[in-house]
This record gives sequence, C-alpha cells and structure tokens, in this order.
Amino acid sequence: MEPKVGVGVFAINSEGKFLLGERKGSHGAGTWALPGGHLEFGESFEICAARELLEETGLQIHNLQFLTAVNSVFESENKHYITIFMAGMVDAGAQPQNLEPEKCFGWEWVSWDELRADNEAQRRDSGVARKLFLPLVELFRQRPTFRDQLSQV
Ligand code: 8DG
Ligand code: MG
Ligand code: MG
Repeated sequence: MEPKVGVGVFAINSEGKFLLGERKGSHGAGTWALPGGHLEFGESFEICAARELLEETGLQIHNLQFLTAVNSVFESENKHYITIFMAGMVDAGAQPQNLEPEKCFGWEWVSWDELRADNEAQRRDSGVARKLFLPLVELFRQRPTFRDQLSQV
C-alpha cells in the first residue's frame, strides 16, 4: 500500500464562505469535508480541483491557487493520504447541487470562523456541530497559518 493523493477545494463565494458537505458511505462518513477527490494519473492540481467540484456540485471555479498540503494517516481505516488544498472563487449567487447524493448529505456555505469553531469544539470534545474530516483537522494542526493564505485568494 502506498499513500494516495486527495485534492480538497475551498470554493469561495462573494461573502468569503466556502462549501462543506457531510460525507456518506465511505471513510470519514459522518464527518464534514470540502468538495474534492482523488488526483488522477497525469492531472494537474487545478484540473483535478475544478473537475471534482463540477462533478460534486455543478459549480465552476476560477482563480484556482494552491494553498497548502497536509499528511493524513487514517489509522483506524488503514488509509494514508497526502491532501492538496486548493482555493478559488465561484460566481456571486452560485448555488451548489448535491450531484453525488450517495456520497454526500448536501452542501452548506460555511465561514472561516464557523470552521474554526467546529475544530475548537472537536478538540475540546464539547458538543460538536460539525465533526471535521481528518484532513481538515490536520490542516489546523499542521498548517496553523493557512488562514492567511486563504484570505489572499
Ligand atoms: P473520486 O472517485 O471522485 O476521485 O473520489 P471521491 O469519491 O470524490 O473521493 P473523496 O473521498 O471525496 O476524496 C478522495 C480522497 O481524497 C479522500 O478519500 C481522502 C482525500 N481527501 C483528503 N482531503 C480531502 C478533502 O478535504 N476533501 C475531500 N473530498 N477529499 C479529501 O485527503
Ligand atoms: Mg469525486
Ligand atoms: Mg469527493
């Protein structure tokens, strides 16, 4: 077994919010993740991010930029991913569709402060609104200053 590469996408709207969806049916079920998926052979990070976002939400994205990368070892599920985080802008007023309902309960717009609050609540184990997908937890742990990069998109 070798590590795989996953791409997670911050699809940011005109209010600075981005999409999160509750995972269903695969590893991390019940946790909230960014749109995203596996990097295919020969694909750039940008193409992968745009493709996965389109497949999962129907949304187009522009100004895609590389944000950061984290290492995620899912010990209980015997999986290991390198996650590439990308960020870009979606058009004002654009609304996501839940195009893979077998994999996701639905998409919500979430602010940075809400994401951070969810992560804090999870750390303290105090009644979590949204339990975050491991790569997002690792993002806070491994790249505490990524917020600054996100705000420059
Ligand atoms: P695909 O068959 O469409 O390529 O994949 P998918 O069904 O959309 O896979 P996924 O589980 O959504 O994403 C693929 C893997 O990418 C996932 O198993 C773990 C990894 N991954 C991360 N970080 C993130 C993230 O923030 N969001 C998503 N969706 N996947 C991520 O490591
Ligand atoms: Mg996918
Ligand atoms: Mg996916």
